[in-house]
Amino acid sequence: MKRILVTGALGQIGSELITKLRAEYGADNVIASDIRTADTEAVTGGPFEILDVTDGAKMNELVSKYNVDTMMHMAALLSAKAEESPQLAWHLNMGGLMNGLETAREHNLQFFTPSSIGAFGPDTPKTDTPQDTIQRPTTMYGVNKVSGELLCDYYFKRFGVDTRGVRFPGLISYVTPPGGGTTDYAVEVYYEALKSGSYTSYIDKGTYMDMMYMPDALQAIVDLMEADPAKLKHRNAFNVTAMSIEPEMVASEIKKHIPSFEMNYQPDPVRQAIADSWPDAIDASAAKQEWGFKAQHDLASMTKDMLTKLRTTIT
Ligand code: AKB
Repeated sequence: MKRILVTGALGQIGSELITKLRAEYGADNVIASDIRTADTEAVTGGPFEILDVTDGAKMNELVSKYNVDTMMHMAALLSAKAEESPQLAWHLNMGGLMNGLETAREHNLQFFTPSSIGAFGPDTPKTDTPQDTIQRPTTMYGVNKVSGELLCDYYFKRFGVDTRGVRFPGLISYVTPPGGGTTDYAVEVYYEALKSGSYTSYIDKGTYMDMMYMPDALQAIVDLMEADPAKLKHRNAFNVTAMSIEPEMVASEIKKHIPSFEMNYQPDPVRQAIADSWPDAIDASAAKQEWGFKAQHDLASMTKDMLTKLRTTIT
């Protein structure tokens, strides 16, 4: 049985990951941590500790205190926020990752951290983006993610740390809203469809990006961490995706459930430029071949589930 420390446990992925891990491995075996506290399941449903990931000594202490053997390092600034504060993004995203990897090295932990489609840039092939390809991102977030992928590979090769990771696309969920990402429109649109019946997208029509429903993302983390290491050739930056979509596709899917729904467009120059620098559709065949990645949800089933779940909380 694993003993897992999760950083960034109150974030968009962390808050749902904690629930899934506690169901799979037992509440006491999953230690949630975040820089702040809140009255949520992650804090009240099992062990919780305040942890600023730039504090390596405290991270180390928690691993000893709870006899941890696995770290899932989720704390990070997302793409749009990182573009607003690039220096802070470097400090938090790279400083936190380095502390995580050092702690993993010292305590011989299995280590997961997510990379992103943000690790690609304008020179990367736009469609069928290969697993191994050109990575010259033009955002601070992308620079952090490429550096992180390389650093995780380095810790595996140099120190034998069992590092694993995926390149997540935009993640869509109804529990905790994302904060400061480029793909957030694809979450906000569902909330606004139910609240006000219309949404003004800051991403222009025709802008394709990869997306995935949160339950598929969480399953991917568990499956990769449980995968036979002998089968992993890539380890740290597997392309994973469930759909390549643009805003109009989301709007027309929502209209099937809320016929009066209206979508408007007012592109935000910063986030539009980030989206334009990312691929339209990545190829996830390495993840499928090496550890059996498979997403269950497409746009239709995700939209139906999002609206059903959000209806119970919003209306
Ligand atoms: C973002 O938009 O910054 C994230 C991501 C794709 O990494 N959702």
